[in-house]
Amino acid sequence: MEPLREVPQRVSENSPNLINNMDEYQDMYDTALANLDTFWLNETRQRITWKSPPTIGIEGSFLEVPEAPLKWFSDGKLNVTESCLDSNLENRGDKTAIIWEGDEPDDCREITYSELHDEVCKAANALKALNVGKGDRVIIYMGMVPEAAIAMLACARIGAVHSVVFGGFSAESLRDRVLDCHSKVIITQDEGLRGSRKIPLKQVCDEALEGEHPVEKVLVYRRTGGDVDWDDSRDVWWQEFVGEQSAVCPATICDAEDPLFILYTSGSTGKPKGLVHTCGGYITYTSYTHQTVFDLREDDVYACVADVGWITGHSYIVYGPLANGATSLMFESIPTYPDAGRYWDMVARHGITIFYTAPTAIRALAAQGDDFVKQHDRSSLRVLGTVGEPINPDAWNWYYDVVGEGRCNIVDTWWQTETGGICITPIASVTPTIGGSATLPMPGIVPLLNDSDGNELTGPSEGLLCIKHPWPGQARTVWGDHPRFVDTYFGMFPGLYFTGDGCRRDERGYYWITGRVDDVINVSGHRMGTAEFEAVLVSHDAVAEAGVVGFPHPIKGSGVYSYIVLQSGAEWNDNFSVELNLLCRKQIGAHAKIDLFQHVPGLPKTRSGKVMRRILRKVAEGEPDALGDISTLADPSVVEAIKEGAQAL
Ligand code: 7RM
Repeated sequence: MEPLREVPQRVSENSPNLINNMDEYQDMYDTALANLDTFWLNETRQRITWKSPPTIGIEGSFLEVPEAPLKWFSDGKLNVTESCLDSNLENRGDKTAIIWEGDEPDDCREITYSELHDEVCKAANALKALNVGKGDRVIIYMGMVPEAAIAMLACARIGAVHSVVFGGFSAESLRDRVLDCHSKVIITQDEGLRGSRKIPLKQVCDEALEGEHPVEKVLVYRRTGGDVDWDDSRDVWWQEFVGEQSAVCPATICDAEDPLFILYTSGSTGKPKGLVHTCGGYITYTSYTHQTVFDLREDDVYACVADVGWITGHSYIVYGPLANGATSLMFESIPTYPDAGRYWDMVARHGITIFYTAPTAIRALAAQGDDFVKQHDRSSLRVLGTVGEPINPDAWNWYYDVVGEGRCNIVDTWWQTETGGICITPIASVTPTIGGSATLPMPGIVPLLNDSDGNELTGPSEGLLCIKHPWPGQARTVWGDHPRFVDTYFGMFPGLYFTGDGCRRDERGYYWITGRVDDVINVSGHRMGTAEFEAVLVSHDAVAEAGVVGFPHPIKGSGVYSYIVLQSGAEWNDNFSVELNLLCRKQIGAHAKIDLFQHVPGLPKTRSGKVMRRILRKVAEGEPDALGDISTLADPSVVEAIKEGAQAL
């Protein structure tokens, strides 16, 4: 493993950033904390187009969440699409709002702000004609086409509540969500396209709608022209129906606290939670964080390669960037199609200046070698971002040295579906970084570490990551189940938002997310993060990925069970376990010993790339038949291989 390396941020010349150095960061942090109301009211009035600007900041507190959801800017009235579209027409009408890169590298579209405005208005009028009104729910089940963003904004335009369901979800998962939020319309496409593979979105949608359901119309965008079944009384082609609508659609005026969207995430139980984000606070926070964290400049070409089906796509492909008048790239394909150089080819062709991805993609690409990167000109890149999981130093270093040529700032951004936007992160060109640390909180965010008894830890320490004060971007409730929202996030420590993550704070006050706390293993009284083991394991040259979980051990309480994925070309032999344990001993300590090693072809992952640790845990616990809901798995065959391998151990 390469040593941790501290990297000073390059101070940008003529940066229009709101924060230009650490003193300014500290000033803004202190100002926010001195009066959160004033701070956020100022931010929202300056950056958001309000029909009637708010005079009230926050109403309620974390202690009062059990009685009623928090409110921000509750006397303000707005429509978020006026910030994302109309406000950009005068000065940026001809500026590219969305660059779309399709599955094939030569299949690109550029949509200006004025074109986007017109397309959104047409789609909004189409929804109205389909009997969708303010407050109605619309499910969007699409791939990465601009029409997905247009559909989201069209809902927002008329005050309807969208719920994007990631295009890889099964019919059953889609049906659950349709029933849970009672959606009136589904917007989908004939087929999706990823790495030349076709995804039968309309067909899955048809399956989801077998049996009773509340859906009246299905609006279908024709992407591939593939054959689909058609129900004349229910199905409507996007191209024909949206195409004939007027491009004038006045924005429906909403209350700041009207719901903007519902986004489902899986919790610890089987039933997914529909987190509810509201208009005024969400758009304020995504706009603020997107501009500040990435040091956004007017002519940036900004690319976040997440999917709009996840919160990252909502906040940092669509809402944040458009509210800031940025050029935002949407990517339909996968990082390895046609080869592992796709991202960097894209950087060169579009002149991408800010690139935002997940550590899992970085590790996968690093394993393919440097040549795929070096073939392409990356001189346009200025800021690199990561999100979704802790990044191990090797992956960070590779991103920094190879992708960024040692020239770019890396922002390791910690946040969650629940937080709406980035909470702990370096500010590009300002915060000195150390690979693996998300560094410092955004202004307005006050992290707090507790021990499991609820005692606040001070100074350098490791504990449960909570947030002390409300911020505008956070989810307000779980759709239809406020008690579940209260239980999950405020039940552990009344008066604090509990993130579910473990975290270490170092001597200089930097935060290091150690992973979900349900992934802590207590071995003979030593609490150890599975992520700690995993970081050691992947630092071995032959190891591509590793998943570590606890299993019941008669003497130690928990034993440590590891799943190892080797780099292509490497072959498993029994010496590995000895070598890997030596590494653990060296990097963590003598108590850090792995009891079992299982060589596996891959880790079970969700389609957004998160390891489904529950599956690893169940197999390690000897309960391979009690895996629970595995409908979100990207590749079910991996699970079969893991189960078989475990039996042979
Ligand atoms: C944005 C997103 C949230 C969980 C969160 C963490 C983990 C996210 C980082 C991270 C370490 C990071 N939303 N996580 N970002 N861990 N460093 N920079 O991913 O709701 O899908 O996931 O992801 O455990 O609680 S999410």
